[in-house]
Amino acid sequence: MHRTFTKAAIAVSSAAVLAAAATAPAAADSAGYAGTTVGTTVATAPVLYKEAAGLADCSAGLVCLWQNSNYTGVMVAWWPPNYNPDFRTIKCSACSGGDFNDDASAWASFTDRNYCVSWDINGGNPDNTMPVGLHGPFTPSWDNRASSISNIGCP
Ligand SMILES: [Ca+2]
Repeated sequence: MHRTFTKAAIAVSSAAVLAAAATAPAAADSAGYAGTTVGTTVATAPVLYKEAAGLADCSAGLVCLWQNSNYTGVMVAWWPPNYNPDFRTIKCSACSGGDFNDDASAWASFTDRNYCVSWDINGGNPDNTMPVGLHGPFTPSWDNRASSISNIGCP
């Protein structure tokens, strides 16, 4: 697969890492996901999915995406090394189009690795690293564009 690397366009806010574990979000959307070559393990469903979420719902250890730029609305999150190559598979009645594709407006990575979000299904065109320990809104060019997430950083 040809992938084009484009350097970080994510706006990073302060490096505040959440110390306190938040209340566990609601059970995951457990729809099946096909394994792909994105990442180092078989893709899995987002392990956490919550509507009306906040930044505090992204517990230490998680990588999280929110529907709105102020960390509100629907949040989807993964425990490493989980990832998802196709956000169309994340069904979300509160989201535009009925799924989480092209809906993420804020991010946080409180994991031990650089997760990468991409405009395209299965990565690429372009990709953007979410540095460990940071969070922020997506810049205007990245707002409502993310379609996949990998667990091995960007190419
Ligand atoms: Ca959005």
